Amino acid sequence: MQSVHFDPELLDILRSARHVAAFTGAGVSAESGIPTFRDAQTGLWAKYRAEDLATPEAFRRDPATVWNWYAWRRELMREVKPNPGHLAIAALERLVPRVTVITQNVDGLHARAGSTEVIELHGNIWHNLCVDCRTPAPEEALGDGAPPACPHCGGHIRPGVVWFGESLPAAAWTRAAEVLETADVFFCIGTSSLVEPAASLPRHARSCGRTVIQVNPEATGHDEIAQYILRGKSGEVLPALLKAAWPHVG
Ligand code: BV8
Ligand code: ZN
Repeated sequence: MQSVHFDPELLDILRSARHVAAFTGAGVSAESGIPTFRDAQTGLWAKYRAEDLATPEAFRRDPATVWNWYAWRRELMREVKPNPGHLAIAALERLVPRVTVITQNVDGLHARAGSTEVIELHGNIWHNLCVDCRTPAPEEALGDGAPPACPHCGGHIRPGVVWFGESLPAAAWTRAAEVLETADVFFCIGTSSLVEPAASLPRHARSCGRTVIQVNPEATGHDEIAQYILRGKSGEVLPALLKAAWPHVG
């Protein structure tokens, strides 16, 4: 990556920040090898649209296909690891008093990278539970059905993610709203900002007077609300930004 010049005012804002929020989408995991939602589905799943599979209706209509899609994604995610973008966000915790990650991703990579305050707005693909009695179903205890049956009540086991048409977990949403009250810097990283209500967070952050920084190789509908746009891949831009703001830190 050619040496990027960062606005000195942005570097000052970062260095003096007390609380940084990092709002992330599928783009932050792209360099780990996980296709984003905008990427076309591949192979067996090429004929499906993610939005058509990630719904309660699809699971009711065809639980096996939906379950197998998530099983395929979990296998894909099992092989990947956090990339320099995730690691830079985790490293920020050693440079700023408080960092909160608000992620739309379900891959669990921020926690694996070392981030300690992570709000998962759309759940976590590794957390399965029973549709009927809501009992969590640890992966090691899953039977081999597709979907597996709940050992307590026989109901279908489903992925612990938020489907389209489902409400976001109230606790996660409340925590995210509270972060907007205290964070002084709001990164918007690797998201097309098309999915609501998560996409309303950057707009709300700006209206609360936060410094909004957009990190994305492409333009998105949220560019106009960001004070700073860092056009590039998060796995390249974020490490370079930390190096520029804190040159003496290893
Ligand atoms: C709700 C978990 C209401 C599942 C996900 C019309 C009809 C029906 C519904 C709606 C409608 N209009 C609005 C809605 C609401 C709907 C919605 O927003 N739909 C969209 C499609 C229009 N929202 C919902 O249904 C939400 N619930 O509204 O409930 C309600 C209220 C009361 C009572 C009942 C219900 C629930 C939404 C959650 C859906 N679940 N995930 C799963 O993973 O399978 S969303 C899923 O898609 C992801 O989690 C993610 O959030 C989203 C994809 O968005 P992004 O993360 O932004 O990823 P994307 O691929 O779009 O973009 C990637 C970006 O990265 C790009 O900009 C790219 O340029 C950039 N990039 C690429 N490489 C890099 C990079 N950036 C940096 N570095 C790189 N290297
Ligand atoms: Zn059950």
